[in-house]
Amino acid sequence: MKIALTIAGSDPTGGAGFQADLKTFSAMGVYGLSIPAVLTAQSTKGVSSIQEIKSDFFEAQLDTLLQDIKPGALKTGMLYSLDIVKIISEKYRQYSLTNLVIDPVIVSSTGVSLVKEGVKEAIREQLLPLAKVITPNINEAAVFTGIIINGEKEMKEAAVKLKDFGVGAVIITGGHMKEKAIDLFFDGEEFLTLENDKFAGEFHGTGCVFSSVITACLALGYDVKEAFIKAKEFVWNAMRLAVVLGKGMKILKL
Ligand code: PXL
Repeated sequence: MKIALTIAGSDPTGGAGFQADLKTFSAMGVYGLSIPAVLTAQSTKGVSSIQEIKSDFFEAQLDTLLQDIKPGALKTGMLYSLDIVKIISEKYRQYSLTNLVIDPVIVSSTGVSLVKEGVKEAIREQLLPLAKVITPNINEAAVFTGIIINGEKEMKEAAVKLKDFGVGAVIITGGHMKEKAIDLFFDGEEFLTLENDKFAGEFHGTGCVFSSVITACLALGYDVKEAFIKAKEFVWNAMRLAVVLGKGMKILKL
């Protein structure tokens, strides 16, 4: 049995956060472990409140789990605070973990900030050098690189800059672009772009599901490029089948 761990925020709708990650792992045939890094109060209409998890308890969750079970891959999602980022970087080394996927969650689809002051910089300095792959959307890639992405050319420039922060590979998702949904992979040598038509409407959790497929694929032994191709297809299907659960955004169907 292959095992993957998600360290992410809680989203009670299950559309995003560790709940979406677990469902994705399961759909990929991978056993899912989960550690909440922060809690949110939210509906399909958005995040209304955020509750931090005490850092010593967060650390206890990691130590207790990792002394017992070693996941084949892990991902981080919404981390929110500086202590959480620091503890993950320490534990990653302490437990000789591999296959770290970073989904650098910064702002929700409805525009609520999902990080405290200084956390973006901490992710860049402490986590990116450990990562096998980072999976920002175009807005997150812009935050880390200062490059405003309107098309493939800027996407490539941003990918090169992100690679220089020490990650193994970069995958920028372009679901927020105006015309086509173009996703770009770059491993320092090769670029690969995958493109599809955009779906109409607002979707919640696409980034979480995308990075979870990548994580599950790494746990299964795929390389990052194969994982990218799988993830693009998986998310496309889950968006095609998306459901309206409440009064807000659509939720992917896994
Ligand atoms: O989709 C980004 C995201 C990730 N994780 C959690 C979230 C959100 C967006 O709202 O709430 C917990």
